[in-house]
Amino acid sequence: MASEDHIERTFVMIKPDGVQRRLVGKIVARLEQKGLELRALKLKNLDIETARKHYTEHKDKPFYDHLVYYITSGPIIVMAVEGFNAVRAVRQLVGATNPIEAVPGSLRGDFCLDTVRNLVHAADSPEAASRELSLHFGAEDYVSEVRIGEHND
Ligand code: 3AN
Repeated sequence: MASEDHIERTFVMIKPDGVQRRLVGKIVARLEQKGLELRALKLKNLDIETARKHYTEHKDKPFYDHLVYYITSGPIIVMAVEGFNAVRAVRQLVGATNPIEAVPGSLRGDFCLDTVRNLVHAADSPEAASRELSLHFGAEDYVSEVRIGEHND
């Protein structure tokens, strides 16, 4: 096991195109099949202020306004996903930013064509994951474990 290998939590978003195209189930299934676990999940509309903060690293890019407009144009799903090397594992599942370059088998490689409407966002580092998780979730949104038939009461 390499020194950087560990259990971590990452942030994943299904963008408006994924929700509109009813691909939520397929995308969540892909994450679960990989062995990752959901710790929090919400269906919501993103307000413009949060969208701007979410994409703050792109604020000087020519596509920034369009990106904010698009990501607030319809409901999205936000998720906290946990597992072994979750940040890198999810980025591999999602595929390259440009869906034409995303390999077949990845979500973008299999399900989309457009660089803006590219289905899923996933944090690209542990630092980004931590920033994005705290932007989209509060402590009350998390469950600690997912187990069937075990109760604390
Ligand atoms: P990724 O989502 O693969 O981490 P980033 O962080 O480089 O990619 O870009 C964030 C988002 O900005 C992308 N998901 C995409 O929606 C949009 N984007 C990136 N590059 C371009 C581009 N050249 N033209 C339009 N939109 C872009």
